Amino acid sequence: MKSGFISLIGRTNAGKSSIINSLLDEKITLVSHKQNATRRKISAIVMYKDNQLIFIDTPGLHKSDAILNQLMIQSAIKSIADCDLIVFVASIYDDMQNYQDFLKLNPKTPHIIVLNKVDLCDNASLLKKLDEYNLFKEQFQALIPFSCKKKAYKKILLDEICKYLPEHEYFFDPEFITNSNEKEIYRDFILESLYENFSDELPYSSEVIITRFKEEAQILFIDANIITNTNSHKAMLIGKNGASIKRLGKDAREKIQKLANKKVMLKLFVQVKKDWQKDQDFIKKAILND
Ligand SMILES: Nc1nc2c(ncn2[C@@H]2O[C@H](COP(=O)(O)OP(=O)(O)OP(=O)(O)O)[C@@H](O)[C@H]2O)c(=O)[nH]1
Ligand SMILES: [Mg+2]
Repeated sequence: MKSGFISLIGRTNAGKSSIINSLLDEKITLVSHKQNATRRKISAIVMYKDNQLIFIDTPGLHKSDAILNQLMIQSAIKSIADCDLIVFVASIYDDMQNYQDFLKLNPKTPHIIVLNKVDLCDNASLLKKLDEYNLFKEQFQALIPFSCKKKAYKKILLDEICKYLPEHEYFFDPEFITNSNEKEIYRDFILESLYENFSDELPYSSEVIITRFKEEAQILFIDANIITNTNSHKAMLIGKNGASIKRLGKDAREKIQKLANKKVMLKLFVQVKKDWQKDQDFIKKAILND
C-alpha cells in the first residue's frame, strides 16, 4: 500500500485541472480555455490498485505584474516543495522555455513530465516534441504522453506515479474524493461559470465569496457574493432584468447539484469592492486560501 502527495504544476492552460478530473473520473476542478483559470489549490484523492494518490491542482505558471497573479504563482511554486512527486504538465504546443523556467526553480522533489493534449497532434509532431524534452532526460524521471480525451493513457500515468510514492497508510478515508473544503469546490464551479458566461476582463475582475453554506438532508443552501471592481461590471453581471446573473446561477447550480447529488438552492448577489485585485491582505485571506 502506497500513499502520497503529487503536485501538478505547469504553464497556464496546459490542462492540469483537466488531468485531475480525468484521473478522478469526476469533475471537481475548474477548467477553462481562458488563461490563468485556477486561482487556488484543490486536491483530489484518487484510489488506484490499493494505493492512495492525492493530487494537488495549482494555479498555472505565467508572467504577470498583477498582485493577484503573482500571489497565485507563489502559491503554485510553494506546493512543489511540499509533495512526494511533481508532475510538470505541458501541452503538446507549449514552448520548451516553460520547462526550462521550471528547472530554474531548482525543484528538490523528483518530477515527471506529462505531455498533454496529444489527441491534437499527429505522431510525427509528438515524436519531435519528445525528442526536445529528452535533451533534458537527466533531470526528469519519466516523460509521458497524455490526453484527457482518451482513457487509454490513464493507467500508464497512474502506474508511473505510483513508482515514486512511499509505502504509507492512507492519509484519508478512501471513500473521500477530496480533502479540500467542498465549499471551495462549489465556489470554483461558480467562478467557472463566470468564465463561461462572460467575456474577457469581467471574470478576471470578479471573484466569488460564499457567505452562507447550509446542508440539510435533501437540500443544500448556498449564498454567494460575486465581488467585482466597478459599478459598470456589476451592471454587466446582473444584465437586463437580471437575465445574466440568472443564467450564471442556473449553470453553476447544475454543476454543484451534479457533484453534491442533491437539490441545491443557490442565491447570487453582486457586490462592488473597488480595486480588490490590489488588496494583498484580502487576496491572501479571501481568495487564495493558502
Ligand atoms: N484537446 C484537448 N484539450 C484539453 C486536454 N486537456 C485540457 N484541455 C483543454 O485545455 C484548456 C485548459 O485546461 P485546464 O485544465 O483549465 O488548464 P490548466 O492547466 O488547469 O490552466 P490554468 O488553471 O489556467 O493553469 C481547456 O479548454 C481544456 O478543455 C486534452 O487532453 N486534449
Ligand atoms: Mg487549472
